[in-house]
Amino acid sequence: MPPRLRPDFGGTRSVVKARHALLTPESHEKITQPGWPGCEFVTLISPDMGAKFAMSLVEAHDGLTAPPAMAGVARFLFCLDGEIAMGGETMGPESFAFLPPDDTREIALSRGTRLVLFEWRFVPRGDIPGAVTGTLADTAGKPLRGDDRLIVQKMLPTDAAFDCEFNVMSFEPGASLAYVEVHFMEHGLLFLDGGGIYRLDEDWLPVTDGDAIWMGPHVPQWFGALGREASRYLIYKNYNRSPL
Ligand code: UGY
Ligand code: MN
Repeated sequence: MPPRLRPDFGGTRSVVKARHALLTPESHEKITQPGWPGCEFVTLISPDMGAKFAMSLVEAHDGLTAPPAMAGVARFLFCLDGEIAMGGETMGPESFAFLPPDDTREIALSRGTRLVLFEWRFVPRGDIPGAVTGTLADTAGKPLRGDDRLIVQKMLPTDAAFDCEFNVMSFEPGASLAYVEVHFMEHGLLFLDGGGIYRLDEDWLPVTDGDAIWMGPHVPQWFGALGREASRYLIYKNYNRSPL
């Protein structure tokens, strides 16, 4: 589909393929979910497309208490706007929470809150980790493979009890991944700022803030940042587990 066509003339930048997808704002489908009154969900990635996790944008038009996750399902929340109150803590923009499966704490969203919600069937290894909360501003950043124009902030402990990583990657304009990665782990990604070119398999896609990407297992992937501002993306990866 030529991307220059207007959405009302059948145009979109969204691309959904067997093992990867780019989901862009003009193709968002807002739905409601039982148990989440006054909330709109845009589920960008789901097991129906071949992923082993779901990633949704959630917008609370009214204050509400979110229902617990299904049994055995872990959650990661990243607040984009507004406030999330949980276990006596109040989380503002760019705060995050990992909630292990069967966590019983109440999650209260105030009116106008927007968040990214990841859910997946947790794969335990030893003891199930406890909940983790934090803010991105307080999360240490490290250059990726010595490139100080590409900083990775790991929001969760690297401890093998976690079956996942949630990172924010920041690229100076002109910085890029050093090579085309191919790995069995999947990714769910949301662009927070900036943009550039994402290579997904044989597709070279212009991307910008608000865009989401699914990278299935073994999809060749590379990103180069363009423009004058730093680019940042939030990225999930299943991790610390055998491929078998
Ligand atoms: O952690 C990662 O695999 C990351 N470097 N991948 C990516 O940014 N596409
Ligand atoms: Mn990767």
